[in-house]
Amino acid sequence: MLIIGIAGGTGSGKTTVVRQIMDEMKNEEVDVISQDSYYQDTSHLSMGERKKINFDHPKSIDFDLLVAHLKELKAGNSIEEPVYSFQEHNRTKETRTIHPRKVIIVEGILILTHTDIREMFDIKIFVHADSDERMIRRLKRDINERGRDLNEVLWRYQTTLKPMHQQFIEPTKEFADIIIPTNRHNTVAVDIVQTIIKDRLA
Ligand code: UZR
Ligand code: MG
Repeated sequence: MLIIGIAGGTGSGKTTVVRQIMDEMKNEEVDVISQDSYYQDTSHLSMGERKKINFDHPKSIDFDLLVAHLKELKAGNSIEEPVYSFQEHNRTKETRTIHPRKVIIVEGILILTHTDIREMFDIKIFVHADSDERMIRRLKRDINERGRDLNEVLWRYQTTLKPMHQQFIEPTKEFADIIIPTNRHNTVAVDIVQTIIKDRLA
């Protein structure tokens, strides 16, 4: 099994890169695990307390569970990925069964910050877009898809997203095998990744 880690700041285009990589593969060959599914269980907290959580800090992620799940998959066993609710800021009671695949992609802003997980990745990718570009994308997404307003998003960007990006996310670029630029449409980088995957699977 090949495990590919895809990191990069919010709005960098991770989801798009994942989709482009998967486009060339058969459904039964590949699955994606999202870091969002592994936010810590917040059942013991009130809604007010949950809203104050810094979701851009590595400690908000249950890396122990993610490591355990990746080990299970590597051993050939299926896992139950938690299903996260952005409305509740918590795991739901549902899970999604993930079966071992030829390729497992793990994507998320903080996934290269954790040593044990880094060591489990066969290929480490960092998706790069300039911070103004990322902020524009984040703004559009949070307003259009997550019901936030302009001031709220900008406030979060300044007080949390930007400092956490500088402190935790950007430094992990150093661990990447491949950096994919996404300021503009680019197909060459993903073609290279697909070639590497085919080569490793052969
Ligand atoms: P991407 N996030 C939420 O907005 N709500 C939650 O309950 C949990 C996470 C956000 C998180 C982070 N920060 O910036 C983003 N906040 O999801 C990461 N606030 O997702 O890589 O797709 O941008
Ligand atoms: Mg995403």
